Amino acid sequence: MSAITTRELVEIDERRLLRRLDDLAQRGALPQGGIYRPLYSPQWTSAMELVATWMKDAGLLVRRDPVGNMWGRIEGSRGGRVIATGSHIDTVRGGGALDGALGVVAGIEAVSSLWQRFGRSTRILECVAICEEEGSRFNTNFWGARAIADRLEPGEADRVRDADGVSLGDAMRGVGLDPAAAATAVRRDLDVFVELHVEQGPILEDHGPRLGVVTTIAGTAHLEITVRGQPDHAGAMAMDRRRDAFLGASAMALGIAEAAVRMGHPAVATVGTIVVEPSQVNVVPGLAKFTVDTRHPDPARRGELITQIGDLSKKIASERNLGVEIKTLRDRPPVNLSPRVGDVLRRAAVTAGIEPREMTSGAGHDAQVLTAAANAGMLFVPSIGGRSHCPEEATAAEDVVLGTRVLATALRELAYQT
Ligand code: HGY
Ligand code: MN
Ligand code: MN
Repeated sequence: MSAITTRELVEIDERRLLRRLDDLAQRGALPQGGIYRPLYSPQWTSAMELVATWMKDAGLLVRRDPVGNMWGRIEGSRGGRVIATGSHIDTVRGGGALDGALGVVAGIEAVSSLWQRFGRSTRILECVAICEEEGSRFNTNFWGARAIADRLEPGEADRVRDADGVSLGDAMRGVGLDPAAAATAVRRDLDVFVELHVEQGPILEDHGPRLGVVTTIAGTAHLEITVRGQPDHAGAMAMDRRRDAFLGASAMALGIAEAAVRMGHPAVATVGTIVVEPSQVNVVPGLAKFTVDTRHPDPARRGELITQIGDLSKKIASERNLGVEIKTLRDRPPVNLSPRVGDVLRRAAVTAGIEPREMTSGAGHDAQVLTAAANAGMLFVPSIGGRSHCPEEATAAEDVVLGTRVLATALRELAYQT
């Protein structure tokens, strides 16, 4: 059993870490490239079974909670409030092998390595594979973290349905979970939650160093904008007589992007989905419905951007004799992470000889929800080309190893207090 010295970077099993990331990436691999592991799907179940096996192999106490989050636990010698680490196991459609998965696999590796090298921790130490964060299958978004943080909406499991009309509740029953018990997944005993994650943007790669400590996670608003015109014959109706809903939506989408560009980085706005009706080659679209994902780490700027989006959409609608309705699907304010946990992560990074970049995250993360249940912190490693939410998502193996060792070193400080 190694003596615990606070100046060394914790050793891990690097080959095991990298091999497991590859193994997990096979669960939900798509023939055309990329990964899709939707909540409570067979791919999700297969991934969770793999993760549970790794936790058991490490000798951890393994527990699946009432919404399917998978926890691996070392009973600390002194007990008390829990030190936890992890991330989400689900992916976006055509997602990469690291978004969420890195935090899950690295969390297991860090906890396993600490257990192997230093034995029982003094604090209770847990790693977790959070069941869902992306909202890819159900319009749930952070289902697993919200269950932990007691932020589920009453009746959500039976109200929310996927594109095939399957309710979240029925999907839960399909994997042996009882939706009526979802609220009992709440954890009121967490002290710290630390998440290792790929940056999903270009800052660390462009400007260095190889590690980032997240101070603030940007606030995200999801809007749904419905544009109403009138369907007409594509051949017979003159151009100047049309009320083309898709052209109106297109003008709005371009205006929305320009508003974010005018505000300047890190303001962002994305039109990620659009449907038109009746969606037929020879009919002028009478209706167009699109979504906007807009974000900013500063509450005031974010509010300004949302106002601009509404104003410009209404202006374009009136200029084109169209109707427009704007619905807020969700609105998550920016979240500041725990400076105390950030300091622990920074000290661990310095142990590796790196003064980490303090940075905001444009991407949303489980940690932003878990701030309601714990002191949360995040450590970033670079994304090659800044790419993520795509099959090209990648991080250099040495950065994956470095991030995991720094995570383990931070967890040692937190959970092996003498
Ligand atoms: O949308 C996000 O930022 C996260 O990937 N769910
Ligand atoms: Mn993601
Ligand atoms: Mn993620």
